[in-house]
Amino acid sequence: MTRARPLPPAARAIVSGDRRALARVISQVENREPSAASVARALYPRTGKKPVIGVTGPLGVGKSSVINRLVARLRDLDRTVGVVAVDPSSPYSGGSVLGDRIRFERRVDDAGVFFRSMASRGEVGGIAAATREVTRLLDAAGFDVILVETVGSGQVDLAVRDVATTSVVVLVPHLGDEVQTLKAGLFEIADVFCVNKADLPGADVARRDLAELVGLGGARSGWRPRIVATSTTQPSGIEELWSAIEAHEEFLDRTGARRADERRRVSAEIVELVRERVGRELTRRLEREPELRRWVDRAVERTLDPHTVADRLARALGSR
Ligand SMILES: Nc1nc2c(ncn2[C@@H]2O[C@H](COP(=O)(O)OP(=O)(O)O)[C@@H](O)[C@H]2O)c(=O)[nH]1
Ligand SMILES: [Mg+2]
Repeated sequence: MTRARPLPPAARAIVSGDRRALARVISQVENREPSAASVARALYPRTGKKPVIGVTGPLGVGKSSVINRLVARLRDLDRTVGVVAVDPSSPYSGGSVLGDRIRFERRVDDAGVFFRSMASRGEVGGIAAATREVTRLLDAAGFDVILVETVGSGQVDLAVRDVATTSVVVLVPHLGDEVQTLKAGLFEIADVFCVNKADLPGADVARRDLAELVGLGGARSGWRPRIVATSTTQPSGIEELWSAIEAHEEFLDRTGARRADERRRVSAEIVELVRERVGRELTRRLEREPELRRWVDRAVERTLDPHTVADRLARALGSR
């Protein structure tokens, strides 16, 4: 439907491989500029066919290093790669950003790779939404594979499931401590476990412990998470890691899970967008409309309770 319409110039530039146009629109997405929304809308029909690989896990486990190796592997296989890294917003970990950039920059001369890091300021929902838009821009720009790095700080890494077709959770040896601090959710989102720093002692034990835990969890909707040991310094295990990711992508196609997953993601996105819009509208009306203001005043004065006001509001909104 939308495809029949001519693309706006910025969208056309992105599709034709103009990397500067791509970078510009990504900045607009980051800054929530309205101009980005029209580009995103125009490009949407061209997206959704590419593997989007989410790479998450605690800070310092080697996510950026693994991605760097995966990019090299994919280039060897003649596949182009778009990478988006969501930087940690925590000021305590700001230092890692520069390190990531330096390592990625070795590939700036290669037109088959595009790397972009995004500030993760703002609320988690906003980051997830912006990350999703950026992966779609990379998709429309024609990259064969899209990689997304998110730091494993609890909520952001869980949001990766709302973006990625395959989720890789990176861990390191000495899982004993790691597993203690891991959110149960991290286990739920992993399609592939990557035990990185396998050059360090304890990798075999970590792998076995993890296999046991995965075994206990059973196969989630027909897919039993794969466990791969990697080292980015040696390097080793990178081919196996990519094979495990591909196996999951093939599983998605073979079983029809790709469409079901996409349906779940799109549905959640629509709900989120409506929630945002309704929330904004409601806040505005609660301030402006005298009757609604009175309800809030009465809740403040304790002559009405918030639940009753919410019931009334929901009815009032529904009747419009
Ligand atoms: N020994 C060892 N160190 C690694 C390996 N991969 C990454 N590192 C180191 O771990 C640190 C954190 O790596 P980085 O990729 O920035 O982790 P991220 O925060 O998860 O993105 C860096 O000092 C890396 O050099 C590995 O396979 N073995
Ligand atoms: Mg990193």
